[in-house]
Amino acid sequence: MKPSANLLALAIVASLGLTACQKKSEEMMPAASSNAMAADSTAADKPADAMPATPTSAKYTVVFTPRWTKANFPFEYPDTSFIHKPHFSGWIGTAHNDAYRIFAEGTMPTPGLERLSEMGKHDPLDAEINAAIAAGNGLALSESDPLKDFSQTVSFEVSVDDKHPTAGLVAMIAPSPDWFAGVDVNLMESGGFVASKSVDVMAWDSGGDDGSTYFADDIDTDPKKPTMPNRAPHFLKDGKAMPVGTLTFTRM
Ligand SMILES: [Ca+2]
Ligand SMILES: [Ca+2]
Repeated sequence: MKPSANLLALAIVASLGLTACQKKSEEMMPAASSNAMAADSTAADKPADAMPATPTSAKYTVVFTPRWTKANFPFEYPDTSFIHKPHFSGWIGTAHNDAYRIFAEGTMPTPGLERLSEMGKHDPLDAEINAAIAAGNGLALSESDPLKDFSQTVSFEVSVDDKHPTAGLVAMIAPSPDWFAGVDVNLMESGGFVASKSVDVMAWDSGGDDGSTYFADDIDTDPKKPTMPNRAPHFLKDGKAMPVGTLTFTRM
């Protein structure tokens, strides 16, 4: 009898204890859940505070300053009194990832790059860029007006984000067979977007035409040649390629 009475007592104590524990844990619940909420709101605050230091996107004002003048590039420099006075076509480009490049050294020009470099036309390069954007490899189409007065600059805007940190931009050097000014510049450094950056703009040969002077007749290249840094004597000084301009990126 006695052992079973002890067992019963034990069972009752255990049951009471269990009830007490259950009650206690129920009382704890709201406190625990409000703690969790507090932790959540702290966690939510932290990235918001950190945002300015590590933004995931940025927008830049881009200013192009030409340096392709007769004083800097005297060899066969086009007469500025001609109808085809030296100028740059409107700039066109986009921020992109590693899966898309508007131009790359050693790569055949697309029809869009070829026409931009030969005619200064944004069509069909704009369609190629929009297709890259639709495929997730580009961010947004950027374009500017042409620049005909080299005492002036031309400006436009470029958007970048952490998936598309590199700005690819091109403009025709005109008149020319298939020569263009181009940059491919990464605006992310140390995990953040730079406040400002100036880059030399070099002359390129798209590989779509074999003309070798500014006013050469069309000599279409078929098959196309790869796009290369422009080594025409027009852009060399003491054997070294000279920049045809400067692009300055300033974060808005
Ligand atoms: Ca060429
Ligand atoms: Ca061509």
